[in-house]
Amino acid sequence: MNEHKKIHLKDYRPFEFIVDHVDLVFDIRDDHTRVTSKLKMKKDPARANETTPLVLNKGTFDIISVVAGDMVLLPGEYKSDDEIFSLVATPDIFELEITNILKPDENTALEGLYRSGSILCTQCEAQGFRNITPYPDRPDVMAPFSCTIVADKTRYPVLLSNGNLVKSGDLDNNRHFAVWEDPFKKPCYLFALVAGDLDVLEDRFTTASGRDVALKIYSEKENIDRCSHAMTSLKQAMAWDEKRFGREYDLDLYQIVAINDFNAGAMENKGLNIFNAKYVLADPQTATDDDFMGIQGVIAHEYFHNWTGNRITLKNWFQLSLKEGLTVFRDQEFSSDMNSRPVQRISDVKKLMAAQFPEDSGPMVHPVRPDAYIKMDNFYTMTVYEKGAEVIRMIYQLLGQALFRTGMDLYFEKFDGMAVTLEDFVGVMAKVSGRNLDQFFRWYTQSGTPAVSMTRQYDENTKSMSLTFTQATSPDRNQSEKKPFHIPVRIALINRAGETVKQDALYELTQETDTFKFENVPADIYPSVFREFTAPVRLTTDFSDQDLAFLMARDTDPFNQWHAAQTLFVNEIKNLVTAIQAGNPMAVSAGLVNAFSLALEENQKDRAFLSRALALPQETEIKDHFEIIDVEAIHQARTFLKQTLAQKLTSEFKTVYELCRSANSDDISGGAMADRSLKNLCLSYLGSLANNDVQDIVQKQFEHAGNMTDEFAAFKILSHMNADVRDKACPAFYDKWQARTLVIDKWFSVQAQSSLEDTLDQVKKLTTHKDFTMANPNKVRALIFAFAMNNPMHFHRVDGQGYEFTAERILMLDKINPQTAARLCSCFNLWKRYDENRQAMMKKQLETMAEQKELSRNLYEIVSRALE
Ligand code: 0A1
Ligand code: ZN
Repeated sequence: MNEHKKIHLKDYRPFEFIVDHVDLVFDIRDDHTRVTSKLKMKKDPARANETTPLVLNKGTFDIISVVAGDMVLLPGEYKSDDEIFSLVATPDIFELEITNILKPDENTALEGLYRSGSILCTQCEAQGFRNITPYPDRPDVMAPFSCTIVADKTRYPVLLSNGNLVKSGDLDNNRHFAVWEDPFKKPCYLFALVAGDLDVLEDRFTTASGRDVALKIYSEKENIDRCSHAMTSLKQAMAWDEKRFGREYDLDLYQIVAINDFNAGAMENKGLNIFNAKYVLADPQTATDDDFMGIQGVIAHEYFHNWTGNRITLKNWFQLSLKEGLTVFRDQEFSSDMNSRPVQRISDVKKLMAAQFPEDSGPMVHPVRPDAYIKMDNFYTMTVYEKGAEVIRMIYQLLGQALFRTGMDLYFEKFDGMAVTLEDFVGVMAKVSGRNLDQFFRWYTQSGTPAVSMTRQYDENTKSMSLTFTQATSPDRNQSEKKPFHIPVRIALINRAGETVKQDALYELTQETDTFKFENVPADIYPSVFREFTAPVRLTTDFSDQDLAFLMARDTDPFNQWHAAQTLFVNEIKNLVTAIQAGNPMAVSAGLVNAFSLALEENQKDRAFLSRALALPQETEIKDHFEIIDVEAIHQARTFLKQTLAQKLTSEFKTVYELCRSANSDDISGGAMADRSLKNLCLSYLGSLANNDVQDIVQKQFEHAGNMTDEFAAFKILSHMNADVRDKACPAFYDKWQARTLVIDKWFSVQAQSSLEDTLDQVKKLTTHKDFTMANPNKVRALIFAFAMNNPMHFHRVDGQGYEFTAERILMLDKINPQTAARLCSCFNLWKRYDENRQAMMKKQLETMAEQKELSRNLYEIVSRALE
């Protein structure tokens, strides 16, 4: 394995030049695209008259010509290799014109200019612009761009870029052109171009100040009637950002394009968002309720970036969470306001615990602001995004809504048009609140999940309850010693009747141990702590299972009710695992069945909440509660718990299933979604029994469902029942949906996650299916990621074949799409947490990968960290 250089935050230096204007011309031909870039540049005034070499980033393409001023440069007069274009010296002010040839059809990495079906498009974040033309590819170089696109009129009737269309027209030979100008200065990672034969859904939005904005969503022609939910979501997001943050849209045009081949969810390019089609296209027949929610959230996220990311951008990539954490916080708040706040909070925290906490316990552990990277692409992580959003949420808690808004206003006022740092952001929050946030800033620089424990002490004499909190964070590769974090904790006190005895208030932990005393309270009182999950910590308490059952039923914070229920489930599963490991018989405690049954009786209340509260944590979430992960025991224990609950409460589940069936099948209102979600939870419990009676119910729902939510829920259950049932359901689902590629992704993923014996063989077979290709990230995610990340029983097969298969696929993918290969490889990250046999087998696969001669830098970074 070749070593690759690390880039360190401490080595940051400003760029020596200023780019006053960028003028790009894309001449699109059948087998290549010719790019001409005219840069107007000057030396940073501080360096005038110095001999400063000009060094631009560059991809592996060939340069055709270089013109400096009006001098054509000969190849010896500039330097150019696969990474860099440079000139030894320049005048103080100059123009540089570089022409190069790109082969978008050969670009399988999906970075820079590439083809997705019949569409040509770009992806530049983080460092893809250098694959288009030589440029200072860094976020702190901001410039106004113009972009001319010339192409065949039949193949590419639609030509799009950032900003406003200023000119277009026909040329000879059935060709045409469009000229776009973006008046806002931007870093090159926000540049975008799209050319293709697309249909458009149009709408308009009038901003608070009366500006009329044209909204356009583009997709392949056959999908244009599936864009209306995305359009509705966009208008909701625009209105919300005005109301909640006083932010209006700033151009006359907002464009979104849906693409089938995309490495991530979507990209916030200025005025021209490019989206994975999965986050645009939906109708009730082909998209689940979760898909609808996902679209609303991602459309909003990209829209919110227009202010947090685009107008104010990053000084360097280490500050990524400045735009991502803040924008995730904003989209979470938006979704909470549009839908159910408690349910949104539960799903956000569940995601954090399921994916970010494990990241902190593996080789990729890094602070929200990383100190170093080899490939920036590898740091679009749960830590930067989700934990980053939690850090913003803590500031929001500490300041309160009004001061936080004042801080945001000042942030926009002070830094508009600039490339800034996390210190700048926290600085304005400190300023408007008059608070010292120095210790708080550790959340950005110190890695790891703090473990916080809470214990109660009651003093009969003074009738006071003391709550003692201790915090500890394990040392890791980033810091060998951890200092205490500044942790906000929201606390209320509740009595046995479920009444609030002490209103909810914010407390702050700043030491290794902090104690808060509550005077004049009765002994039988319950503290409800970390309400709404005030901080991203692993919490342990001295609550017994009985206490937890009480809190599950009576905590006045729905988030904490959910958390209590999940803790109860985890405790129960832990006990079952202990029994399995000791060879003892398994038994589910009566208290748990009782608490569950009581909760199910509350089904007339909030069904969306209830369906979350009564869902067992996934095996992938449960594993995080064990130091050594016993794959089989966890699977067995969870299955046993699910089946026991289903058996003991069969008639209750059936009753609630029937009660929730009334929703109109294409109604996507919150109420209808809530009904479906509780109904399908009941079906999933019943389905675990796999007897003829329930099989019949599931089969009926599968065959007669009026929407994808119900159909998919039933399909998933059938895929686990037995091979006969699965072998009938799979072709039926495929035949019905083969024309819909996004639904076929679901079809792949269900089979990859099946618990049946022969799953790995099925997955291998599916890799040769005519609809599967390693070149499409959605297909790879549907089949290979789903298997490696969400099917622990089969990925961790004792014979090591799950590992072998996955490692082969990673290496295969690395040749096609390094970004996605590196992401997939994180399935090996926690190898040290398994038994010795599995450790050895996983390590062997990592070593085999490490031995490859031509590993991408992306994959190299993941593999080498895992083996360190
Ligand atoms: N900034 C986008 C996500 C994104 C990040 C990286 C990409 O390629 C490496 C693509 C998209 C967002 O947060 O939505
Ligand atoms: Zn983002």
